[in-house]
Amino acid sequence: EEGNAGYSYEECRATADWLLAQVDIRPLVGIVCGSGLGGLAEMLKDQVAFNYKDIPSFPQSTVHGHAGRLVFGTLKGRACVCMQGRFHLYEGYPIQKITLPMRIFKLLGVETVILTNAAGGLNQDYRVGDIMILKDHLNMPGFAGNNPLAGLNDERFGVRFPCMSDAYDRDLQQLAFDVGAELGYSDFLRKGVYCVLGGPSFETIAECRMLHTLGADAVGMSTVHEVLVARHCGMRCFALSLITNQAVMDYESEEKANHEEVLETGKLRAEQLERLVSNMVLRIQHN
Ligand code: 6GU
Repeated sequence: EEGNAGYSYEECRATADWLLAQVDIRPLVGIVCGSGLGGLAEMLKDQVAFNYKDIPSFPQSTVHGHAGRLVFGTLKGRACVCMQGRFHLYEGYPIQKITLPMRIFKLLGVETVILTNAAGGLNQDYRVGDIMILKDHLNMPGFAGNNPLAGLNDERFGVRFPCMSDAYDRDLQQLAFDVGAELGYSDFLRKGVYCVLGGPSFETIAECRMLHTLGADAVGMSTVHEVLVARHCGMRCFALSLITNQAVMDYESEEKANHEEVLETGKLRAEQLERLVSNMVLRIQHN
C-alpha cells in the first residue's frame, strides 16, 4: 500500500493550528464556493481572510472566477469559514490536494460543510437557473481509481471503508427545501444526482446521454471529492448545484458549453443562492 500522496495528520494539524492562532472565530460551518458563486464569502461579517498562498501547505487556485481566499467570519451571527475558490482535478492537482481543505475544516472544529458548484443540466425537466439540491452522486473518477481516500488510511480521520449511502444529510436537504419555500424559491428548487467528471473538457453528446441514462441529473467537475473526505472524517454535508447551462444531448443542437455562460448564470442567481445558504446557516442545529 502506498503512503497517502497528500498530507499527514500532523501537517493538517499544523495548518489548522496556524489558522486558529490568528483568528478568534471558531466555525461550526464550513462553506465551499463554486465557480462564480464566491459572493457568498463577501457576505461574511467581521472577516479575517487569508490568501491561499499564505497558508502553510495550501494549494493555490488557478481558475478564472475563483478568488483563492479562506475567509473566517459570521453569517447571520453564526461562525463560518468559507473557501472563496476551490481546487479541481483539471488544474492538475493530486486529488489529496483538492480535498486538503476538508481536513483543515475538520481540525478547525467544523461540523457541517456546505458546498456549491456550477453544473450542466442533464435532466430534461431542468432549466438554466435552477438550483439542484444534491441527494446523491456518481463518482466517475472514483470508478477509475482516482479517489482522495486511496492510500494509507489514518484512523484519526476516519475508517478505511467509509459509508457513502448517507453522504448528503437528509435533514439539511429538508431544511433547504423549507428555507427555499419560505423565500419563494420553490419554482426553481430541484433535488437530484450530481455526476463528477475530471474535466476540463466539457462532455460530448454521447457522454451526456450516457450519464443521463446512468441516473445523473447534473454534471460538473467538483464537490464529490470534497464530500468523500468530509464524510470520511464525520462532517455532515450539504451541496447544491446551480444549473448554469443545459448539457448538449442531441446532434441537432446549436448549443455549446462554455465557461462564460457558467459565470453569467452564476451572476443571475447568485443573490438567491446566497440568501438560501445564509438562511440555512442561521437554522442549522449543532449538538
Ligand atoms: Cl455542461 N459540464 C461539466 N462537466 N461541468 C459543468 C458544466 C457542464 N456546466 C457547468 N459546469
